[in-house]
Amino acid sequence: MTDRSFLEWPFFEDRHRELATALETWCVENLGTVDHSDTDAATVALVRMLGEGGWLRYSGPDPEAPAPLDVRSLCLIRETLARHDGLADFAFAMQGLGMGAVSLSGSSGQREWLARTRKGAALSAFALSEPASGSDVASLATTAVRDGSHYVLNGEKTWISNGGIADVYTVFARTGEAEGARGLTAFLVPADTPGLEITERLEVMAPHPLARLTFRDLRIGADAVIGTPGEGFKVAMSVLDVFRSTVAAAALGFARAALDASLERVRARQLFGAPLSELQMVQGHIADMALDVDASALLIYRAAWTKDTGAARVSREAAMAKLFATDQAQRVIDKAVQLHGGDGVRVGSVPERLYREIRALRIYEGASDVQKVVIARATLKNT
Ligand code: COS
Repeated sequence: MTDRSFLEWPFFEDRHRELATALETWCVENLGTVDHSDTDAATVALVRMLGEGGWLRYSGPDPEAPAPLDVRSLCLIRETLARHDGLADFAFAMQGLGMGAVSLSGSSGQREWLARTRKGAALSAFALSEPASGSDVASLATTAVRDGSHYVLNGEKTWISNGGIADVYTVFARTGEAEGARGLTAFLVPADTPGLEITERLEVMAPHPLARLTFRDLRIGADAVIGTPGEGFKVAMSVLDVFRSTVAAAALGFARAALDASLERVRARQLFGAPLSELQMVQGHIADMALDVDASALLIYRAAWTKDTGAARVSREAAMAKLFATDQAQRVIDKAVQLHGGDGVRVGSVPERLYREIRALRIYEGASDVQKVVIARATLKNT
């Protein structure tokens, strides 16, 4: 039984507690039957289910009645989904991240896409990383050249989640208003735009839809610009400020799943004539795991609450949450493998699945090393 006492923390309102309880029930009733043998099909099915369940309403604002994203709700949903099914968390997360720039800075025409992504009728993707620029966003090389009322895009993106199955992509390209970070622009590009090709599908140790995209003379109207030309770097960073806390929440969901499985294991397993849970060495592991889980949750919901209560920038808080929660979840899951012995490395066991699922979270949406840069810069600037 998962510890839900954190829901009583003052970061939350009753609507958050109700959301977490209702989603928990929905997960138990709906997620057990999803066939994961075909990753693309499973992702599409999960997006449809999450849409029908009403959960994708939280992934972006209602275009008819725009309101700020509620980061606490996003985190609670990701934490809960990740605890039950990593691909369900991924499916939810990408609807938010893919439309994140539109949610924060989109025009009313662009926001019409939200009516579809919030229902699960369309899938979205966030195309920032490139073969030669992952952490160093300001150096990205995809170009968008103005041609009358259009832009012409050329270049490559890689590690794009939902690549190949998305209906719409948020694409960051160099428009050259100034050097480096000050010369980038965000565009909203429908997947069927001529000139957009899926040039490679990428396979990873915890299967997710991922692809490399190529833009060859892709022409798109200037109304596809999200926000202001030249401000694309800031658009990307403000989206990541919101969604990095939610990556941390997904890590927390995986860590809670590992702790739950470990508690069950150490209570049931007998060693030297008593349950494993009576051995002090085992208790030491359980204590470390419980501490890592609670400390992660505190940082995550501090970051989410700070954003929800009006802070303009939460780069430092979100980076702390992501760095800490993803690192500690890795540690918690490793301990779960250890406590399960041989069963922990058996293909298909809960610890084995979590061990594969957690690793990428320390890399995507800003590697742990980048989070340290963000935290150090903010600390040096403010104190
Ligand atoms: N919100 C709004 N504006 C921001 C911002 C944020 N969170 N972060 C930075 N900016 C602004 C800065 O204020 C600065 O503005 P001015 O030029 O007006 O002063 C501008 O953006 C450039 O910022 P900075 O100098 O910090 O840029 P760097 O190139 O040094 O970027 C890091 C630094 C490494 C932090 C950044 O490139 C980064 O986060 N990289 C990781 C990218 C990532 O997450 N990739 C994964 C893709 S999604 S899977």
